[in-house]
Amino acid sequence: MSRPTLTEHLIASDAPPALRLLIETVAQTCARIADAISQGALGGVLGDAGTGNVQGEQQKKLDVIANDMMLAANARNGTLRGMASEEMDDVSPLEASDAPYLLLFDPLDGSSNIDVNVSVGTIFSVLAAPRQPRAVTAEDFLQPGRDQVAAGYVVYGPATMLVLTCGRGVDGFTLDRHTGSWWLTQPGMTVPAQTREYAINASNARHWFDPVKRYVDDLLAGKTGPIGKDYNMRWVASMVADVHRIMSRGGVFMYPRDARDPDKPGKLRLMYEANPMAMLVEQAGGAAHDGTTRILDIAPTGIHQRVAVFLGSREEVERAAAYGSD
Ligand code: P6P
Repeated sequence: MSRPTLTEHLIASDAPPALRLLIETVAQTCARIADAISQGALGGVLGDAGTGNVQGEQQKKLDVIANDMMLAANARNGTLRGMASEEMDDVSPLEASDAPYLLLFDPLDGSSNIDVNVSVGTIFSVLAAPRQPRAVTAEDFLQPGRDQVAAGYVVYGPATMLVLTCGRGVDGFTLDRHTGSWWLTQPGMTVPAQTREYAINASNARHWFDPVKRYVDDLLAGKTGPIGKDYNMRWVASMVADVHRIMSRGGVFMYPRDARDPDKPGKLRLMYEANPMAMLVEQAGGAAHDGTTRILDIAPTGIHQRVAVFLGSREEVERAAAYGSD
């Protein structure tokens, strides 16, 4: 059976030409990021960059390299009015004052895993630029996740995969590292409604608020508890890797807010982590909320705002929600 390439798949879809070009540009940039990552120590790209980002995090060399590659490749394709990145304090407006889209991304999510050779990824979100032909400001990026035009991630794992939605389902593509082509390998991805697998950083248990504590205790109780089935646990500490597992076989991913900083709504960022992942999961039949609100309905107040995340298999996410919010 001949598989379509990403290009052929996008042409066959009803995606507008500018969106097709944007997605192709992001995909080809991620193929180059995959190549840089695969060099490991041989490429001199491991370790800290010696700089920090707006999140207060130590940047890895590859954080900066991936960010620069995404900016350079996407600044010239004529589809974007501006870009925003986890690695940049402010948005980056572009000259093209009538280009149709805005691109937001986490160029290298999970980069703390880079130096120990564990899967990392790139997450991206596409929003519509203002209708009026004018330069954009940060305000133009503050759109709820339900307004995303497209969303996706590339997971740099044993295989390099692109998982993409343009609002009509989710498709998985695998990179042929020899030719640089992306091939449709998982058309119509769906998240099973039920699961026996959950993902949470259990080392934070003593900081969780009561609803999460009671829910996880019931997961741990397995067959002997109120849920009545045994569960398995996974935590890669790379959201793209954990979410890709859920997109592939189901599960629930949780990063709740906790008592370490009650004013901090969560660790993960809404605009370029939670929103694109929530769009993908919902398009695949799953669910995503922050403990009380559907993630895609959250009205953003800042480019780097954080949010609690519960996402994955719909019945399990709904079960978690039923325990109440903290
Ligand atoms: P922790 C990576 O830094 C990240 O933003 C996500 O990719 C990941 O799910 C989470 O943080 C891991 O957080 O506290 O377990 O290291």
